[in-house]
Amino acid sequence: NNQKSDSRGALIVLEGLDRSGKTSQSCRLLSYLEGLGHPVESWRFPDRNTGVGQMISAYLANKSQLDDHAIHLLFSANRWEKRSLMESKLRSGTTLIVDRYSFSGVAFSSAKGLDFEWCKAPEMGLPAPDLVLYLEIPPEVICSIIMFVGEIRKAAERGGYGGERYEQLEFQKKVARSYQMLYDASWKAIDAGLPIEDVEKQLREMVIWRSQTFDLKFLVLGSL
Ligand code: NYM
Repeated sequence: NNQKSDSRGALIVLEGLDRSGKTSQSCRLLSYLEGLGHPVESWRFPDRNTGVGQMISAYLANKSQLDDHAIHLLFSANRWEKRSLMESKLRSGTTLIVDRYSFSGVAFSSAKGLDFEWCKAPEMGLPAPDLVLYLEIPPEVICSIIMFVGEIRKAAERGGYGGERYEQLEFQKKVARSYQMLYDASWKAIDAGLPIEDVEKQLREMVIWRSQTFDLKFLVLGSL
């Protein structure tokens, strides 16, 4: 193996229920890896900046209605429209920290009752992550945290828990069960109920541990 194939970036995905802390942890991980001198970018899905992303955003805000299958395919299309950029970044050595990916697509849509295999199909062929970090927290805990800070949250742009589609306790419980069905060897679960700094420390260790093992592999396409 030559140097070039050894130097591709890692695709690191953060997954978890709504409000499990993915976004703040991906910021922290980004600064950490930047500090170590790694070329790294932080991405998120849905990417609400594209045309497809705007349709998704309107749907999530209850400003539009779509068939469950149609919105599922839009979420997937939103990843496909970023595929070539994602792949070229990885191949040129940039590590990507991605806040939600195909697993959110399958977990949320199958929690609505769509067929699990049907949900997976449009994801096949996207770059496979090197590491999936699952921020694990019971849905009840998230709900009580959100109620506790509810008054502050209300003033925030996105509103409190329940502000967007899917942010309901019973639904989140189903999503958690779907996530469990997706769990495999590339996943690492972190107790997201721990203090932010402890979660951050564990994520750092896992990313560093993982970055010593992915160096010889090219992107594996097609697995989920
Ligand atoms: N979501 C996200 C899906 O239902 N399917 C997907 O493929 C993705 C990427 O969108 N409740 C849901 C999960 C969230 C919502 O995500 C918005 P975020 O991370 O809150 O912007």
